[in-house]
Amino acid sequence: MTAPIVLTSVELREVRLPLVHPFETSFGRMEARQAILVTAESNGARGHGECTAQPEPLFSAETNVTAWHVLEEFLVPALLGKGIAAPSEIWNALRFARGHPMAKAAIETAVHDLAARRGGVSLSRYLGGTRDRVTVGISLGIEPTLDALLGQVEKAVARGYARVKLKIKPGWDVETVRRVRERFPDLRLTADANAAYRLEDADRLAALDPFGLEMIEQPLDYEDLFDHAELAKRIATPLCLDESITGPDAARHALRIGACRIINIKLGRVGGHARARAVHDAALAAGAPVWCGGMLETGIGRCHNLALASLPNFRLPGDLSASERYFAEDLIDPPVTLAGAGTIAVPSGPGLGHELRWDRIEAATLRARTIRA
Ligand code: NPG
Repeated sequence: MTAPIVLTSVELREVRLPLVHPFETSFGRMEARQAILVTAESNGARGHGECTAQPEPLFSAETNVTAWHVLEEFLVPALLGKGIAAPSEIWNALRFARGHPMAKAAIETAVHDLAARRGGVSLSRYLGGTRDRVTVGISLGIEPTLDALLGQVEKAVARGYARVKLKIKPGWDVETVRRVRERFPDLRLTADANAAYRLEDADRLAALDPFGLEMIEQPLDYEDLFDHAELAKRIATPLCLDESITGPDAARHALRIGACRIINIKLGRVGGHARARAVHDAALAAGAPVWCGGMLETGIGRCHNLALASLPNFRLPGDLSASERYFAEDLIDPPVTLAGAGTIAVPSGPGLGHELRWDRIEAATLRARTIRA
């Protein structure tokens, strides 16, 4: 038995890093990644997590302000000074607080990193990962013109990404996918709607069937499993769910009723590594593959994603790109790079396996607060 972890302090730090290229989805446009970083400390040992909330409640109800508030007032005080038998216990310890999975994941993932470092193993090893490299794709946002998008796809293919995901919305869908497919007949291609359609749009979504998409991600509302199951009967392209899958129960239900055949797992959306593992296992039991989603994380969140994506049922390329795709200067050293053949090496050093660049973190900081036991 390893000794329980007693947190002595937790630092919350909000940072803002400009993106090298703006990222537009059906719900909005982002010019920077503004994130809360969490550092958990236990008698000198430290671990780091990144909250995937955004400044605005567009992808989910959480924002940086709500996450900071809930972490500062409720989650961190509930954990400080108590013996945590294992990081996988944290979800239950925080059950008293409803919702706020991204805030919960931020501290839960930080304690996972701490536990792995304390044990002298990589986070991947700590989580039970089975791969030393993961296959990765790139997610391309909506561009001002189709030509601009084609240029982005060309660049991504030249860099060696194993698949390209196109953001779609009504009016930026059939023609967009047709043009990309014409130019790149053999490319592994997927589309992500971020809940921009209604079941009434089934014919428009069926018009994407001829283009050989590996999946359409989250076409309908995030609370609507039932209509996704209806839609699945009316189109040939496999459906994947992201926003709708808030945990293992939602995963089980969605797969059971045929609302999707594939699941995108995001640490923040499901509430941390233990829940991500539970979603992974629920999909595995149903014979469905999962893949790792991304939220434009800095290197800290990205290393958590790489460790997660090394679990066995992550059988499709993740939204896990190299640091340079997002930032001029990432917050970790060395930056994340492609390792050839559309893969990224899973970090093998203790915990996240990369050093943090505190000089850059300091320079990017908007506010910081340390909460002590
Ligand atoms: O490479 O990290 C990445 C971006 C992947 O497309 C991506 N993320 O809807 O999945 C999404 C989208 C997103 C980004 C959602 C930022 C919310 C915020």
